[in-house]
Amino acid sequence: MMNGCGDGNDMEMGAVSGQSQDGLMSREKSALEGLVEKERLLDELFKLEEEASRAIARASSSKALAETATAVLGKRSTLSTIHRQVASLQPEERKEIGQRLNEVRQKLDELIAEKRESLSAHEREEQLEAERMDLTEITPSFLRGHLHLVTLTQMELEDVFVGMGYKVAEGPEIETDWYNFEALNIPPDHPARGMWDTFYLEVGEPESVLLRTHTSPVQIRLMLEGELPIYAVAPGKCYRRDTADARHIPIFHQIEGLVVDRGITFGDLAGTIETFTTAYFGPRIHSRLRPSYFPFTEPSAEFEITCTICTGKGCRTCSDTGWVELGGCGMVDPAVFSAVGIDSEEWSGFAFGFGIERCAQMRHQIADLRALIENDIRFLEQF
Ligand code: FA5
Repeated sequence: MMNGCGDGNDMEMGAVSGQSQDGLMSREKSALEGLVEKERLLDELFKLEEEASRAIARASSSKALAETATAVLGKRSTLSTIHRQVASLQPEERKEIGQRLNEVRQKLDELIAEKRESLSAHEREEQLEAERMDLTEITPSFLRGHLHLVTLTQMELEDVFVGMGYKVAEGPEIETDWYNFEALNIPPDHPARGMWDTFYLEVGEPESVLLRTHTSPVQIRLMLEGELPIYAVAPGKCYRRDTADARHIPIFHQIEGLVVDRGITFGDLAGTIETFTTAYFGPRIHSRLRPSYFPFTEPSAEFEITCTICTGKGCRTCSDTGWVELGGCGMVDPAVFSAVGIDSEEWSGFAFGFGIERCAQMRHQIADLRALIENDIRFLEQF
């Protein structure tokens, strides 16, 4: 329009046009600057869109995506910086950049939402797989142990006697000479002491404290309690300096039986032994009593059962006799009654004691008793 004015008023025009040229220049300059700034911001937005899209696509977990989203859209992001710069632009550019800015933000929002969806679906799948419980899966079962055969045998024997009306008693494994020998009518110089090669403890007087060689001292303890009548069994460990062989081990178990009542006879003893052997070994196994000697019973006997290894034909286990000794028994000796203050005129009784390992050996046909203490799992798990 100005270039089109040629009416001759040059001075005025010059003065006017001088001013307006300045204005024009500065407007042009700022328009140019605005254009440059707009181009720069558009360029930056383009780059930002490219890079942010790639970063979103790269995010490999929900956590990583959340971090990317903060970096791309958060207060300190390039997008927010551009947003702040838009405010200083001319209205025209502001509008254009503002629109572009919104487009980019919207696109990035959408990309983030899509990615979030696919990542969380994937993560849910992974979690389900990790926590999967397959009810058809066969897992190896735990190896469950069980009680040792000797313990099981002891429990079964206790049951047999409890069924016959006996109570189960206990006594200490460390005994004094008096309980283990003297009160049982075995004085220090008695030859019967040789029957029980003893482990003595270095406690008190020499040879005064020992590991009990049999369960018979529990008889003494029961009778000293003073409650009569007595129908009791007392199972437990015994210790002897025996060399281990097919029928002997140095630490073994016995079960003691004691009955004290009025009018008890040897017939009651024999009947009790028979009832117990039948109940535990079955009716096909026979038992027999053989006269024997124990200082604390009179008369005394050993009771034996048919060897179950060879069914009586003779083998290494029964020393070719066809019979295996289970224990000793007899009528309580009056000397024992007097040691514990029981009137033998009024009371009578019988006692027996037999090996628990020996019972297990015969019941399960274990040729060598040492197998019970060798701890071979292949042997033990059979019972
Ligand atoms: C006694 O021990 C007597 N106290 C038994 C007794 C009790 C008799 C009450 C009269 C009245 P003996 O030493 O015979 O008896 O042993 C009894 C049983 O214990 C034996 O028959 C045997 O079955 C078992 N036994 C003995 N020594 C061993 C051993 N080293 N290893 C495994 N079992 C044994």
